[in-house]
Amino acid sequence: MANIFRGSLMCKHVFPYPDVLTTEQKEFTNSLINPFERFFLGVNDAVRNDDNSKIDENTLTALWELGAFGIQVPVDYGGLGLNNTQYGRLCQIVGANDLGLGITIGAHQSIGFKGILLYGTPEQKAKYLPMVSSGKVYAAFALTEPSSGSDAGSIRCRAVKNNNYYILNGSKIWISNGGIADIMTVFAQTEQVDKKTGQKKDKVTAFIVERSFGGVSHGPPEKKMGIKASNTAEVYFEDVKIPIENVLGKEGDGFKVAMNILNNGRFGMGATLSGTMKRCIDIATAHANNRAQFGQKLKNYGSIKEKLAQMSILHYATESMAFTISQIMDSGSQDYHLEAAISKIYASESAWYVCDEAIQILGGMGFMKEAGVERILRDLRIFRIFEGTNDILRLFVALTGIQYAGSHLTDLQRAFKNPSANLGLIFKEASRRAASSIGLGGVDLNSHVVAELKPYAKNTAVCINVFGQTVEELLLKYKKNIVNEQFVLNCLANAAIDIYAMVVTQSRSSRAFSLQLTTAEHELNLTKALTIQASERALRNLRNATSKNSEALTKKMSSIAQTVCENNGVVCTGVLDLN
Ligand code: MYA
Repeated sequence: MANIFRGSLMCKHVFPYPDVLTTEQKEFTNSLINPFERFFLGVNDAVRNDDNSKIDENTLTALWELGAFGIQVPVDYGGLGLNNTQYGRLCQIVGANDLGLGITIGAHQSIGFKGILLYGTPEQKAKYLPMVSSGKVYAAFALTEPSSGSDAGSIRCRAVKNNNYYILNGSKIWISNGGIADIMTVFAQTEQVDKKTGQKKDKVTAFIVERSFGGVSHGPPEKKMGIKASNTAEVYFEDVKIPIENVLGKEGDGFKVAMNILNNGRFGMGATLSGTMKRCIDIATAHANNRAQFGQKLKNYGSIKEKLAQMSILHYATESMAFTISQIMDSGSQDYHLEAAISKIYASESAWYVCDEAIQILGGMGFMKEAGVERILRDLRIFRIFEGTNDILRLFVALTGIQYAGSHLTDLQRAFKNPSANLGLIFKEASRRAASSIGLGGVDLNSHVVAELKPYAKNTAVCINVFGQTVEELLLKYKKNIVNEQFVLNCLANAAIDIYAMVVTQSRSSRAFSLQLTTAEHELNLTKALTIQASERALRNLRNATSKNSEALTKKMSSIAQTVCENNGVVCTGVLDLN
């Protein structure tokens, strides 16, 4: 995705739609689907978990026995040994049934001990992975602090080195599994000495902390709007003695460790929420098929058709994104952070929309607990906030992409200072621009999609070309100050998200057609409808990023917000308060 900021696309990363599982892996995954579904039908009770704000011991024991706490831990360490794609398939089942329970197992493995899987030494892996995969020991990821939410680098927890130990003090808030975890990945400031300059500087280090080290305590379970079944608590560290061998990754590298754990887990949210969306669509469809009003089944009304179609489009794109990313990761790519952030944003917003529309289709019934969708809506709300708020992730997507495009422009500027030595680079860029100016464009998606998608792929290619031109224009206009132009950055992020949705669905439905799947025609229709919507929206966002009108609007909006803040709230005279 970084490439679209330069007006190009690495097609080989998305076309053909990846298919990484061997037959054996597919069979093993399928063999786990039944036991997981049986657990949700026969053992787990999502309503009871929600009502009690906890999961009972019998249910948790059954989950441990299923292997649900160590899905990606290698078999040698006591886990199921699944890769990301196989994990994603199981996440869908969890997401379809109980998001609160999903957070208990997700916070445990998607981020809680993921650092040990990604960065652990052989000794750390041998010691901790068996406990957390089959030893009934819960894990948590402790990053957030009272004064450090989105600004993850500003944490205040501090660990001071004392011979072979670090002494940790501080506190964390809103930690999923914080009240039940005995193993935690904790991030704290540590003093580091620059080897070259000798200067001392605080840098974040990641630690594996055992509750048994002493000095670890927690607050009561937080009372929440949703995902009530999961435990969320404050965690306090008072003179916790951490052996130096429990540093995770390198000393001072904790910020990158934290970011990479989050990057690595984000696709799981997309997979999980595609399961949730499917459940909402199933409930809404059953209602539309059965409920008659004004002498007609709801399914025959245009407004209901529009809703069900839109819900299906969003589900298709969410699922296509999640499994593109999981499979790219399984193929060994380390470069998926933009895609993972895009997928998290898209999935959490689409799932919210789909669930809300399901409630709308059910009408008054949807508002009643009995229908089971109001719980899903409450559970879904947090997904736009945690694991990086969507607002922060939009800025992350736009700024990371711009940095990539900017470095290319800097290379070009440098190349022009000494053209004879850089002819290759200059010639390549000149050809790209010439092609683009005569409508050929730098991107050719046509050769990757089936015939009936070619006009749609062409529209997407146009969006990518305009994207590159827009970024260049913005960089020339704002230079480094682009980082402060959040309205503009949001336009770019939104266009990037739409482009990714178009590309992954075109890839997946082309594969469906080539394989002559019975669903191929429907998948092509979903893709075509999505492309019509997404390409128009992407071009509108790109226009807005540079237009004078939008600039004027942005200024007005900023001024309104400033007045509201200065007055601590709404600033108009009440209609009835004129005298
Ligand atoms: S856990 C809490 C989640 N918290 C967050 O996500 C915090 C969000 N904040 C951030 O991500 C960062 O602070 C941001 C950067 C992005 C704002 N990948 O100067 P910088 C590099 C790789 O921009 P800052 C929770 O909610 C960057 O390139 N690298 O940093 C659990 C630079 O490198 P260099 C990255 O302005 C909920 C350096 O870092 C990334 O301070 C439970 C500094 O960058 C990145 N992403 O802030 C969930 N970002 O120096 C359970 C930055 O080399 C879910 N960098 O140039 C389970 C769901 C699934 C269920 C499953 C069922 C089975």
